Amino acid sequence: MNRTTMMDEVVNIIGPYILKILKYSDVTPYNFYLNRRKFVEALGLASLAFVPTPTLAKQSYSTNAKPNTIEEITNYNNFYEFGTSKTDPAKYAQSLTTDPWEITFEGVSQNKKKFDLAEILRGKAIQERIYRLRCVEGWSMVIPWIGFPLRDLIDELELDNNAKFVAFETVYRPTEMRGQKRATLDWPYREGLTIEEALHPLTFIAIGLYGKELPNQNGAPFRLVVPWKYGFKSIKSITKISFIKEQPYTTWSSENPREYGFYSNVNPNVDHPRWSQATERVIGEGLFGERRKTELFNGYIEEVGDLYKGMDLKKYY
Ligand SMILES: Nc1nc2c(c(=O)[nH]1)N[C@H]1C(S)=C(S)[C@@H](COP(=O)(O)O)O[C@H]1N2
Ligand SMILES: [Mo]
Repeated sequence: MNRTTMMDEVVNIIGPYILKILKYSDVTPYNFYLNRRKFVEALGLASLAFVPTPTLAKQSYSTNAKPNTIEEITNYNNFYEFGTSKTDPAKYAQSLTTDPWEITFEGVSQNKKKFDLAEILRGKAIQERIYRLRCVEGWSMVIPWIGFPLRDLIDELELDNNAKFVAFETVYRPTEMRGQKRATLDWPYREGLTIEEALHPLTFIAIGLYGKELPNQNGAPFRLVVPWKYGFKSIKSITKISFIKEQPYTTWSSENPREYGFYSNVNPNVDHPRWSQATERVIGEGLFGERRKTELFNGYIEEVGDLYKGMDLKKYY
């Protein structure tokens, strides 16, 4: 038995036991993080990668709202690389090759910087998160994602000192992504977060939905999901992740800085210059269905409010 297999076995046996002896109230993300570290140190394991994260997280972070159907989630999409109409991604995204898939990391000091998706997923505790997705255009859905917190990946990297932001990039493949043949956006699509936002336990990497592999139109094989921000922050089909010191270039805020900010936290009190953000149309309720009141931070004020304490949310929209 090699060292890796041995560690896997040890953790498989002890991991769930540790979870049982912690009371639910003890399993706050931060406490659990500390406990996980102690546990790893106690066993003398080299890495956190093999320690399962509790699926308890599902209870605390998922919404109780009823998920949209798979048909709705996979046929009403924004993915401009395949066209600007909501039905274009379902029609054209099959042409994207998602296997093999490599992701390059910048701003890390380890020698190896390029990883195959399988290497990245190895040892990750895969969980379900049911999140509301609120698009800046004024509609929303409820999506049962499958994946892991971005934090679990960042914990395994050796970050350069002083990283303050994380920048993400989608692949640039005009031969496979017909929308990239036109300059609808400044390709490749790019997004970014502060390091604190990236490390927040709600910030998620989705590799699936409804318990199955992620459909191409939803950003296969690896996409970001930040549930308290407008949908455009949740960048799809990621190929590069950089840890940097300055606020990164982000596609929509550069395209139209007056309409789209870097933060783009869901906020019913800060209107888009061309429409109100106070309410949202819930996809599946029909065109004349009742609109839902939009919630500050998409309902996650308890979880993320501290990140923006004292910040002028009208100025930093
Ligand atoms: N690369 C890329 N990522 C993207 C987009 C895009 O056009 N290209 N659209 C964004 C927008 S505006 C939204 S609302 C969500 C939609 O995600 P969904 O289609 O999985 O519901 O993806 C976001 N991620
Ligand atoms: Mo969006």
